[in-house]
Amino acid sequence: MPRLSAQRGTILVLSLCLSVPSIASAGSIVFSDFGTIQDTVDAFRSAIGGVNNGNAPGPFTAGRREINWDGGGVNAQPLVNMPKDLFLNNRGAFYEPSPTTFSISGQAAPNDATLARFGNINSTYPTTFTSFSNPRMFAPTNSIVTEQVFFQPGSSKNIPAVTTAFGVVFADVDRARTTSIEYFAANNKSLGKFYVPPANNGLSFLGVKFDGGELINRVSITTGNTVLGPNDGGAVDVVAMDDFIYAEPKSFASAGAPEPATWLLVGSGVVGLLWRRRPSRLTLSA
Ligand SMILES: [Ca+2]
Ligand SMILES: [Ca+2]
Ligand SMILES: [Ca+2]
Repeated sequence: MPRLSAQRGTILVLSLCLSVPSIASAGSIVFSDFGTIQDTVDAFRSAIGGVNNGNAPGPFTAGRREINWDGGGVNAQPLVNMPKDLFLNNRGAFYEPSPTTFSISGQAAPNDATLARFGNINSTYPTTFTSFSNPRMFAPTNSIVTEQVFFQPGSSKNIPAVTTAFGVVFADVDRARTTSIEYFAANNKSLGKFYVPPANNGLSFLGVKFDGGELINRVSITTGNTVLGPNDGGAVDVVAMDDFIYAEPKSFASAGAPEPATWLLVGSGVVGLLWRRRPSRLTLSA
């Protein structure tokens, strides 16, 4: 279990007790850590459903999904402009907003270590960023905002879904109250915005589990204050991400929630877009 430690900075709190989130939210349990984060990540995994459902088609009533970005083999090249539906069918994750481009870093191929940890973008990044699950990582490449929208994993019809918990491992968070995750219900109401603790050249983790009936349809992640490109340091805080961990996404019906009429209008457009794209490259493994 996580421990309070001045050196390691582990924080596991009920948000009702401490003001970690910037927006108070009833029923939120915050898992926050920096430095050696393994125990807090494992505690979050356990709290949201100990079973990793992997690529198995849903619906499931319990368990979780994870994306570690590590598929592709030992000679994987950086995946520039990752398809936003790459993990839609097998993990229920779709990435937005539409003008944003996302990239998965490469493996450190023999004689070319610069391919790892976004060294293809800046040769100092393999030193700046540390991976949690080796070797690959994830980042937006023309923005500091990543949004993940939830769908029922394994659904050929891209059924809109909700979850109750979501967390991310971050690399090289330097500035306090800058890198964050904001959680949204299907009606776009914010369920709370939570900041990630800094760990220069190290790892940070933030995960929030809602247990007051809140249902998350979308998360908006802000990474640092600068798009990947320049050297990290001074006023420039570039941040990359590794593992995404979230409770099993369930359809509105499975979650016992009515599907908001306003979301249906938006969702129909999204689903139409997704149908046209027919996701087919869902090969990266957990
Ligand atoms: Ca990884
Ligand atoms: Ca740094
Ligand atoms: Ca940084």
